[in-house]
Amino acid sequence: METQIDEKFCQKFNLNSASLASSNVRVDYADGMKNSEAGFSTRAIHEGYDALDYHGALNPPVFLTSTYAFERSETGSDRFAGAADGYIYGRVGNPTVTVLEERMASLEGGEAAMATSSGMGALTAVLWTLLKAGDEIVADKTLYGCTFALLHHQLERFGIKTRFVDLTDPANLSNALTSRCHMVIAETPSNPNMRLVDIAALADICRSKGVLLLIDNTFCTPYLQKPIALGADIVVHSATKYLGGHGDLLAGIVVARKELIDQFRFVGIKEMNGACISAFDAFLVLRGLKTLSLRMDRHGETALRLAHDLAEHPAVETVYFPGLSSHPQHELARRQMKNMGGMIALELKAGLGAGRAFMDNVVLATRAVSLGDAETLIQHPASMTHATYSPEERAEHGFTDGLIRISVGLEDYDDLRDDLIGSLDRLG
Ligand code: 4LM
Repeated sequence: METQIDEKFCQKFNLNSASLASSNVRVDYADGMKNSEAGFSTRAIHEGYDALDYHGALNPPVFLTSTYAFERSETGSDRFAGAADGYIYGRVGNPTVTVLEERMASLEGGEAAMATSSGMGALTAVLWTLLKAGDEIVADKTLYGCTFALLHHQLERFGIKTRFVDLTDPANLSNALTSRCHMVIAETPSNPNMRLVDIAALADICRSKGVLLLIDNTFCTPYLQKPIALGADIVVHSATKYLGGHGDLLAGIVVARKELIDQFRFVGIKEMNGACISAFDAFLVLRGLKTLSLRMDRHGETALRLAHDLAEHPAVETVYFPGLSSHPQHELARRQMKNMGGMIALELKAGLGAGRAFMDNVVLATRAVSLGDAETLIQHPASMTHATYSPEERAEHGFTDGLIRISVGLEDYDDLRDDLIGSLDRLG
């Protein structure tokens, strides 16, 4: 019987229905997916890979190779000169990694992507490619501790100065930009105190001044927030977190225009930090992406319920969570994010001592840094992820020593509520 192919479906996926119907013609499903109208979850599962290219293997093979054979010497020299496509050496490309890069570019709505060995590898590849001595960066006041250390302590040694500005008010950006500033950096929501920046408003200012806007989208993932659609130039991720999603890998991602990604790959990674991702870790991130939308829905749903419970507890002074109407940027969060994410920060009325006792009381939640895993993780930023800030800097940059951060996992809400609220009750 002749195969019947739905014409509308083919249009949606840029496929040729006549070719699909014919058993003799091979249709490249992965190519069809590019620029298609397929939904987020469909692209998170299929984009960039066609099983029929690899003996029908449902999952991309893990290419464990450091180098690639050239058919002739000219093949190699052409590839090195950029005159021919093809893999050269593992530091600049690998077929498993390419699948991840194409998938992430699609999910973030960018032209191209580059995967790296960690989130810090992604950031340094970008910064070392674009900056030189004498340049300036404007960055938001709260950032992940090692990003702050990179900007504040390390880049200064190379003559690059960072101004830390409260970017929750976009007017502060206009005042801080100088002719030496080429780049603005922000996380939203910020690590650890969950402040938001208005990406579209910052992007307008950056565009008018010819400055690049880099958004670290680790806390949201492209499922919740799409910085490029809002005008950002560069998106960076720690894929170690929600993208991987299972606490079993370290990885980073950069998404940007192809022209920029080529520079990050051939300068930042190839010649400067060498922070290329392993094919196996790329495979694990690809596996994580398949369930990203399901996981982010569940993280967001449970975190919202827990944030309300925590905010009502008499031992709690403040809960920092964009889904609470008490959050100063609740309206912006509703506009900019699909749901409110899985990260909660809180302060207890009795301060740091009580916060530490709370952390020691929990049984189900795991005392650990990192975030975005199936397991709920609880940590103390001032002594752990943000110990790179001095006490004075922490006060100046807007988070207290008493702050506790929770990465809400995928366990049952009732069990998490019993663990967290019970641990607060036991503080007495
Ligand atoms: C943590 N964070 O907070 P790699 N950008 C953001 C991050 O939160 C992190 C990185 C980049 C934590 C790690 C211990 C917003 C990391 C750096 O760890 O290099 O993949 O990402 O608990």
